Amino acid sequence: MNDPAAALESLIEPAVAALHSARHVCVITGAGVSAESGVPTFRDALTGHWSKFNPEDLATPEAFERNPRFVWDWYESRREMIRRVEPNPGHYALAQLARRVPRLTLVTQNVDGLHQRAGSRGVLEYHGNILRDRCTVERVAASRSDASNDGLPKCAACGGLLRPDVVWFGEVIPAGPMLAAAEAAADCDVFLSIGTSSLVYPAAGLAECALDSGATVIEINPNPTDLSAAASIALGGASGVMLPRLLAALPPR
Ligand code: BV8
Repeated sequence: MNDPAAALESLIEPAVAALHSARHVCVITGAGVSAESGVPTFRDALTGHWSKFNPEDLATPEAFERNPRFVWDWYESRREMIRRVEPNPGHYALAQLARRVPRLTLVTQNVDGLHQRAGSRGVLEYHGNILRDRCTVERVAASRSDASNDGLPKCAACGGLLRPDVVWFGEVIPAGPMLAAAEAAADCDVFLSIGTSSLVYPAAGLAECALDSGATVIEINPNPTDLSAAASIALGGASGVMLPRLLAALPPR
């Protein structure tokens, strides 16, 4: 079949059938789900002034230790951009899908909070949330003090230096989301991998766990990834288009 549209069409039906009969759907999303909201994907997140830096060099405890002001400037610029955008049809379709299947577990690698703003509940923030601060002394989410003698944000409770409440490279995933995501990947009948290059571990290992457990793994991504060949169904398209299409074709239960 050399007609891409027809080839894609032929994949929609089995994907819908799998979702329709699923007892438990586990979803993992990556930066691609927020791309249609105008949030650059992680690999593209370095535009303009930041274009000469590698995300893996900025999103690390070492970079923060070396130059907290520089790392905070990057995060503040991303926070400002995220505050200006809205969820897109892909985010809303996932929130609706949760109401159309018996159980849905949503794991996100994204730190932008857009799933929650679209109405998704119980989102597993595998890599934290960029809009929250965390105290580097108490190691808990914290409020900002109004006072700071060096221009860096400080903890209102103890005066310690604050950092963004995200998981940096080389840092462990928070135990709650990590365990819940692993349980869901092993238990689910359908695993949806959406908008992720499947390069960052341990998040990328969840799809492998689902495959090993016999789940139907459906990938939604306009580009091929390391997962595409192993996936049961690889839907080559944008999540903001494909997810509403799947939802519209899903028969009522
Ligand atoms: C860990 C938060 C171990 C921060 C992020 C050396 C030392 C230590 C660890 C490692 C090491 N070498 C490798 C590792 C493991 C490392 C890793 O995987 N590195 C990679 C680079 C190889 N992982 C870690 O470090 C993790 N921790 O392993 O700890 C450990 C154990 C014990 C003790 C100590 C440590 C922690 C990783 C978390 C890093 N934090 N984010 C921040 O955001 O600032 S990762 C960040 O990048 C994102 O959260 C996301 O997870 C990742 C980017 O991935 P994607 O989301 O997939 O985005 P990407 O841009 O790559 O792709 C977008 C996709 O969307 C594309 O495929 C595109 O085609 C598609 N797309 C585009 N448009 C659309 C679309 N799809 C659908 N619709 C569209 N419209």
